[in-house]
Amino acid sequence: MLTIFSPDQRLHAPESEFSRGRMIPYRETPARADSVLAGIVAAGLGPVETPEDLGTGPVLAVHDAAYVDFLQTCWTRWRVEQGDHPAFPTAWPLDRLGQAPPRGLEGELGWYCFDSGTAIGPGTWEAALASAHSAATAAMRVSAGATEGLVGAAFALCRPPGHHAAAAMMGGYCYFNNAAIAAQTLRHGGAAKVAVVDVDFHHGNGTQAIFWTRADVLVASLHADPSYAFPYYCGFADETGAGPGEGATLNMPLPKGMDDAAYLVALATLLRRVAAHGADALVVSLGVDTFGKDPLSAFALSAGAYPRIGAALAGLGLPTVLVMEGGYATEATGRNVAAVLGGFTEAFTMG
Ligand code: SP5
Ligand code: ZN
Repeated sequence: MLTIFSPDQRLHAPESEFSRGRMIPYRETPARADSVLAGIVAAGLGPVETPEDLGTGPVLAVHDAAYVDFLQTCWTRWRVEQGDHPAFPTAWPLDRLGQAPPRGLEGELGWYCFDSGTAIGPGTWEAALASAHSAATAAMRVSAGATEGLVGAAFALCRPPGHHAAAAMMGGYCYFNNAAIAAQTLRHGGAAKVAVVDVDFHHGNGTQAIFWTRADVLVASLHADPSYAFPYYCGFADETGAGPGEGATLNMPLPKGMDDAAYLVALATLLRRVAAHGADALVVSLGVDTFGKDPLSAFALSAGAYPRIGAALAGLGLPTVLVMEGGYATEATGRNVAAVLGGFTEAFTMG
């Protein structure tokens, strides 16, 4: 399987994040991408190519222009105003208290960022844009394959990740929603209906928000129940979309302690619902922070689950873009991602 990755994606490397009252080392590191690259090479999964420089076109297809401007200028402005350490928000607008659009950088940070653990530093813009380009390029390659009558798949090694980013909101280590960008690119490439299946440990609140009112993109997710896990405020089963998108959002929140067998049964159930919905192309938000030894996980998945997750996803038989999301047990992350891609490839070519 073809992998798309840009070395520029390493340029985002904040030192620390605010977590439960403490500053801790930033978990979403460049080393994660290197672990995945090493896993792909070790497993002999195929070539790694750099993305096309697509400018801001693909990000503007799913994000607000003012938000994109904010991300592009935030670091330079922050350094002048505050100094040479990464930017974090200080306060958040709460609409029950009344609110006005922000007029200065600190107001904008709270306006455009929903959590306290997502930093903007030197290179964040460049890395996030390159990550988005990897998603869009992978989707363009898959679209081209589908047009030629070949059902194909590609892996976008996106980092920083994307599924928590909404049209005008960053958070959860995410700046641009790479999976949404891939889905939108597949739509432009001729797929009338796209399904996004999100297997990250966390609910993809940004992806859900972006496609909430749309019938042409199904968003289906299985994840830790938000009553105990980040992002806490959405991802519950009764969230099903609105307007034309009513019924095109599927959430399957899961209890703590999910083991391989229980997880694979839940995934099979979700995928049956996705298949019934009908789609011409698939985007997988591929997080492996479901791993039992992941520092953010409350599940108990073993390494043996990952090839089976890949095979289950391949069972949909659709042109597929797999987009990297979470996974913070850095050593194991590369092996587990390569295992998903290997399991996918085996089942895909056999099917
Ligand atoms: C893309 C992605 O996986 N983003 C995840 C962002 C989660 N950030 C906040 C995590 C806070 C919870 N910390 C729990 C530690 C459990 N040992
Ligand atoms: Zn996650």
